[in-house]
Amino acid sequence: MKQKKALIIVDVQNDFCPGGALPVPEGDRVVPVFNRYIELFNAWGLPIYATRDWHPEKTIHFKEFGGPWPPHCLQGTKGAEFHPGLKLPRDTVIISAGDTFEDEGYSAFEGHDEEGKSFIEVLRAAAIEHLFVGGLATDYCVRATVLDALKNGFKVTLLIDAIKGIDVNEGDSRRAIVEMMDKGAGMNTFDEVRSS
Ligand code: VGL
Repeated sequence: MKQKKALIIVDVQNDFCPGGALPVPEGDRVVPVFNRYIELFNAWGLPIYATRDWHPEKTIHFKEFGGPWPPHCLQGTKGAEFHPGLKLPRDTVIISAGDTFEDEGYSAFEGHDEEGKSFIEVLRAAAIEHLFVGGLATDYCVRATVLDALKNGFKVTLLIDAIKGIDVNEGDSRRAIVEMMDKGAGMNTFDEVRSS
């Protein structure tokens, strides 16, 4: 039997794109690619989930409070908005993560929908079994989301043409991709997904 699929767009937010507070090099390049995936999943009648980092001003995630990062994706700010070129359909389900002082929210599985339902509950309620995941950044939120999805028994396909990494240390993104594959993720391009 065919498994029910969903598109997961991880953190394609202004602050992670060039000009933002924590820019992922070429982060905005995933936008036109995602617009094609969005069209495809829409045409298939399959759901689309967009995750977002949604931080308070004070969080252990930020340098000032002992974390590794400059402030980014502050709740309600322009930087936390999705990239304006991303053509999210009206019925996209938004998953917010990292929205308390202690919660860093690298994984979408730490997040919840607008009613407070956890991401895993949302996916189970929709009977989703196979996640197609891309976004920003390969070596942080994409990695954490994919590994949690695998741990929770989902089939995962990494959208290799719709990811960009930060590479704080050279090779981080490459190592993250290898780790995701080792743990059981598949890897596809747009053409492969379309013809699957
Ligand atoms: C992320 C670094 C810090 C991400 C979030 O979305 O991948 N990376 N916070």
